[in-house]
Amino acid sequence: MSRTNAHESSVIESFFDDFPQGGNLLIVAHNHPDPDTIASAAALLEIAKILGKAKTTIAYGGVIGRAENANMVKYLKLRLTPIDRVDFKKYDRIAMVDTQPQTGNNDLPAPLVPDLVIDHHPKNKNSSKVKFLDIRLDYGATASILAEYMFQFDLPIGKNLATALLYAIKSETQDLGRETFDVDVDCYRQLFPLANKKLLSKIIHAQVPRSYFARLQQALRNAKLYGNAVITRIKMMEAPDIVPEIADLMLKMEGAAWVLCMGQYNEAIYLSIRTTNTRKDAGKVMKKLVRGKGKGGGHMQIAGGRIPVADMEPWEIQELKDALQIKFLKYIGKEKEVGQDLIAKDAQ
Ligand SMILES: [Mn+2]
Repeated sequence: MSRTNAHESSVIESFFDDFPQGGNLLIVAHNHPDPDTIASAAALLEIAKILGKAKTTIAYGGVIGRAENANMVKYLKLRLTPIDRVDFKKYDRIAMVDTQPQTGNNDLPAPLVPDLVIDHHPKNKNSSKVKFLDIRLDYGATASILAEYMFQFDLPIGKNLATALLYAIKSETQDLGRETFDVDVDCYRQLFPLANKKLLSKIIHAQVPRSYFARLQQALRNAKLYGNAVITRIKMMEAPDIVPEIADLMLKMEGAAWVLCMGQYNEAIYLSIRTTNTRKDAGKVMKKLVRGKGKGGGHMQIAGGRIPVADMEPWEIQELKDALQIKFLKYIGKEKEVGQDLIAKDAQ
């Protein structure tokens, strides 16, 4: 399982060799954090405690909206701090997990460059300045990179952390089915006996607020089929992480190969793409879609993006969404398809 030569020290070891023992470490998770970034941060905190005697803060931007993710934080007693309350000067080192500097999905202020980055997304140009960089595209989850480190170093993994890592790998890879590599399966298998299955079940089967059903209704009502592509919009959102959740749900439709879900939150449009088509890269489609307007990216089958719309009038936002939809259909070769309601109007 080990990918690092036994004689050569890994990125994380080099980082902690250089770390002032007992110092302050800040770990930055991505905005509107998902289980992968949360569990990765929690694992790095444990590693930092042992290898660096570090005092660690985990910071995130945005909100944790999805009920499963909020429950994960609550039940596993993970301590996360909103990044706008962080005094960056207090920290000796900054690490980033499951995201990279200036990718648009984390709120580390631009002049600051993290000392350590651990991620499984394609390398961003701003990451060239990062001293300790550990990017592995052949891992289905960043949590697998961290779990593998913990197994390699023989570090104790408590029940809560094991549950968090297990849930991260499970949700990020859709139960080891989507963009999964041997290492993910291997980590999952090793974490399983260590995890608290009762808590895991409570996280997965979280109760959701009433507003969830309102957003779901909107998404279903607005969903249109263009051949094997589904496009939908959510008008209002309590938190943007419902966009990927709806996108995953839409891909469950028989015959669906592509999904684009869009929704507005505060002053930005959030986008999610899902696909079962492995010949086209969802991350690249997303990059093209938001080019010049916002930021985005992702993997082969899942991608996310964000376009700021702070200075735009409602009609301009509407036009932007229409334009994005046309561009998306063109990129995936469905521009000639005529939209059809997912649920016929008389059945709504
Ligand atoms: Mn991830």
